[in-house]
Amino acid sequence: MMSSDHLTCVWLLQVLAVFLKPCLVPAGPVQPLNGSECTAKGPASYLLVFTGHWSPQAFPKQYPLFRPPAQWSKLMAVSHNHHFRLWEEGVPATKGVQNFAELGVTVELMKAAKEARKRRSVGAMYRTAGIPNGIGHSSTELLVQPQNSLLSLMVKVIPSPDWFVGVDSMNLCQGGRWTEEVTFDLQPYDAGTDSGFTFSSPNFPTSPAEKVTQITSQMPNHPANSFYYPRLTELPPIASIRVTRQSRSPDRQAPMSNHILPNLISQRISETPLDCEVSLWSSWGLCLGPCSRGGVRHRTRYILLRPANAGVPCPELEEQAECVPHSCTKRQ
Ligand SMILES: [Ca+2]
Repeated sequence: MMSSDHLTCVWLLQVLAVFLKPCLVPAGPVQPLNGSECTAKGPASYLLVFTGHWSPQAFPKQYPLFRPPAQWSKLMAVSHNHHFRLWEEGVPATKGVQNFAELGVTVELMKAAKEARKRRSVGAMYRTAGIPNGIGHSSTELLVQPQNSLLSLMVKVIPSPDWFVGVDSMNLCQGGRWTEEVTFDLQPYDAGTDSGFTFSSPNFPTSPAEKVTQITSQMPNHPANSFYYPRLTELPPIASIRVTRQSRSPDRQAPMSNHILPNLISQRISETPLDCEVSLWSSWGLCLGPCSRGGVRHRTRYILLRPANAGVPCPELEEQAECVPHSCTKRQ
């Protein structure tokens, strides 16, 4: 027989578990909720809108202006159940994820999804056209079945070595209810297959491949990285998605639509200050000048990164100092 103290302790632990549970849900990719089978009757129709917020104001460092300018690949979305993952943080990228993150090629991703569809782990696949700018929209209609109520998607950051934004297993159905609307910001991820540091780095395969990781303002912790902003605690959202349930009955599937939604364009301009970065000083130059007045020597440094958005301005790039010309010291 259990003592009352023991029972109180168990009760307290249960209460704690209830309160702590929401804290344990990771903030990154949305995870499927364990054991939450969708019991909704019939499918739901959604409009998925992807918005790029990749502006030179928000991401001034090395912002790609040409060959190619900043843009987004086609969006690849899949509705599925918990037996399928389009991509996953913390594990090595599949061949499909690698080829999409590095090259924007969807062939292997589609192949894997089609195979999973045969096993009924995937409901449907959708693609939208790419966006030729860092800021813009693409969208598609989704028809989501109760047995495949999870949504995953990927969009490649172009240009980039192996970077993408995405959603992993967002559940659109809670119990018997379809979600009406969900909006959230996307952060960049590194597929772990190319070691390039900057948007325009040449091909540099990572061998052996590393795990898929989120890119933050601090990680990778290297000043050369295009997303390294040590003054920011977190990166501004580079993109966002909105999934809205459509009221009309989903009688027809439109898997390849791409809507122009000018009224939805929300210009969320956040300006990221970028501090000036300069090289180390050169060595001192020759001491020049007449022996009667003493000489002067110079050293220089150059700008590595121009400041932007009220970042710290560049310091002096040239310095001079008095000295005794070499020829004068000889005579003394
Ligand atoms: Ca990488």
